[in-house]
Amino acid sequence: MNPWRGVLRTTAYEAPQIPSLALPEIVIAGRSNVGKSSLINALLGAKVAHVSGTPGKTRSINFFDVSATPPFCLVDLPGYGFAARSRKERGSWGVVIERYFELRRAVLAVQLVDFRHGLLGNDRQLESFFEALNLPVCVVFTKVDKIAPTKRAAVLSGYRREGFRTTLEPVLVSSLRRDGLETLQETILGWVARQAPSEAEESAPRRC
Ligand SMILES: Nc1nc2c(ncn2[C@@H]2O[C@H](COP(=O)(O)OP(=O)(O)OP(=O)(O)O)[C@@H](O)[C@H]2O)c(=O)[nH]1
Ligand SMILES: [Mg+2]
Repeated sequence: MNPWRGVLRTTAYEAPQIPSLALPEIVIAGRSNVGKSSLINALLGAKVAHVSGTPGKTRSINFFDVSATPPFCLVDLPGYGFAARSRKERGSWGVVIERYFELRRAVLAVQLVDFRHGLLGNDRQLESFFEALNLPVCVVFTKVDKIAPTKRAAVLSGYRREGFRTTLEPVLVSSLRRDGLETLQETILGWVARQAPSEAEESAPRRC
């Protein structure tokens, strides 16, 4: 897999810091500590996002411009289920995220779920939130290196039996072992390309 090249365009801690729309946006969402920043670094082949073993490390929305064909923007959302943070802080993050979705139209949500745990209550809430926005969701199961390759199919079947359903085929990844990244790249580029070319071109000069 050839990593994409990408740079951090900007960071938004508060709603007014959200940049104007420049490129089609792919949001990376999921619980704290699920591996969002690690996945972005793996896709971009560089340590551009902060990784930490402490849940709640990414507290801002980070916008990465990606030089792929076609180009797009990866949006690293702060994790949810961040029990370690104060109620006030959790509340202000919610405001920024809601404002983000009011302001723009992401083309795809990549929802990360720890393969060992499956979809928990707040993962399902997020799915419903995206559904209400009419935003397509690609579920990416992370940290698959923690499950033996011979057991992975059975784990996924188990989630399906429990009611896990998605329109897009889920992708199993390990950022650590660099598994599944190529499949995810193809899925993302497919959705970016579905944007009308004129729309993507028109937005390019508005970059900030
Ligand atoms: N084994 C394994 N560990 C991983 C993998 N991806 C991430 N991790 C570990 O999981 C922890 C959290 O990773 P992050 O990428 O910071 O997670 P995040 O979702 O960005 O976390 P927040 O910013 O707190 O929401 C770190 O200790 C990573 O090293 C993976 O593919 N395999
Ligand atoms: Mg993070």
